[in-house]
Amino acid sequence: TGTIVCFGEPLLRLTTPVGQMLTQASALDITVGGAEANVAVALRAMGHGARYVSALPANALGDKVLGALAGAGVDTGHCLRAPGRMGLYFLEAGASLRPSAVTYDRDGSAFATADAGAFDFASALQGARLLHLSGITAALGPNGVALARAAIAAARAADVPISFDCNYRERLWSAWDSQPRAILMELLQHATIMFGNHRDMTLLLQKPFSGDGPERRHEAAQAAFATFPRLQVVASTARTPMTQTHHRLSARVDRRGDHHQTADIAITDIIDRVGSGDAFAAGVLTGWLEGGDAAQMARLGLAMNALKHSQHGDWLRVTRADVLAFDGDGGGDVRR
Ligand code: KDG
Repeated sequence: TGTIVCFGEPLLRLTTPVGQMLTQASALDITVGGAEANVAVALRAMGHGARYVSALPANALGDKVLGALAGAGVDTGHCLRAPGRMGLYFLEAGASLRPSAVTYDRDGSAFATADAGAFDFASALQGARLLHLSGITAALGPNGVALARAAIAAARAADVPISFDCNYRERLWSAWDSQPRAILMELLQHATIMFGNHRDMTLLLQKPFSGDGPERRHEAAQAAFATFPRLQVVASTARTPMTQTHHRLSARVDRRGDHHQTADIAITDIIDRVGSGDAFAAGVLTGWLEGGDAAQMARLGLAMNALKHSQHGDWLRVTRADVLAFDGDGGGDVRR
């Protein structure tokens, strides 16, 4: 085991009841999200230490998020209470023939406006095996870029390896005068582990990696290894939606030296796929922490990604036994 430090913006998620658009809904379900918080929770489920570093408002909304994270076993002792608001996102749950839709309401959040100098990264990173962060922080604006740079610089100074999920969020980048490619290229120079789908790879390497076939994904990973000197692991999933509630999914992990691509599995009766990429990241990181090879990382990532589709909310709340028992065919029976 070992502690992973996750750094990023928390969001409260407000979800409409199934079958209702925001314009129709009169009640919303409140849960906690934020990609890096989701990773921290899923790592705890696997028995690893997770420390969340962020800035939250000193009000009941900040209390709610911190309480939920602490309840999931995440160490929140290095979170700051800061001026600014709690970021929100609204989710219109998808239905047959209609995709889910996200509406962000997060401008001016305590995290997005936090002073990078206010964080005690050196103490937060003490004893950590890894720093995990994502492109979402950089996508928040110039101050977000400064926050990502500061966290990365502190990890480099403390000799803590960095895990970076590109997590491309078009709407965040396009809301300001951003240079996503240049910024992500800079941040990834420091990454040991990278999560990136075909869209991230196409943006970064300026070559179309749209095909999700094994050869294209292998080629993309090799290009990433050639471009980013510290990189040791490139992980991605490939998803083919068959219908709104039935997708085909595979996971792939490339290392300098070995690689593994899982078979496609069918994900049917999807309840909620938001957070599945974060569950995947937690699975791959679990494999990495435990000294696993590419195949173990890919299998754990796929299992956690798949299981997330069966639960409401951003968080994967299963046990380690559930993940290890996952065989892609677990429905039907009752465990007694
Ligand atoms: O991965 C899940 C996230 O997309 C969700 O929690 C919201 O952090 C979020 C974001 O910025 O999209």
